[in-house]
Amino acid sequence: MIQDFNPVEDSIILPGSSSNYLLSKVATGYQVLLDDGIQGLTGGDKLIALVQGSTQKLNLSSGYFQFT
Ligand SMILES: [Ca+2]
Repeated sequence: MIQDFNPVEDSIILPGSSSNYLLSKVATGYQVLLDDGIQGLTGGDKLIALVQGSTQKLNLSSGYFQFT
C-alpha cells in the first residue's frame, strides 16, 4: 500500500508494460491491478497495490508509472 503518493515526486515502477495493468478507483484511492489477459476489470485480475494520497486522477500512461 502506498499511503502518501505524490505524482510530482514519486513514481511507481512495475514489471512489464502498461497494457498488463489496470487502475480502479475506490473510495480510499486507486487500486493497481495486474490484468488477467481479459480486457477490462475482470475476476482474475490481481490486486497488487493500493495508492492513496493523490488528489488527482491517476493514469497508467503518465510519467509516474514506469515499466521495466
Ligand atoms: Ca482483466
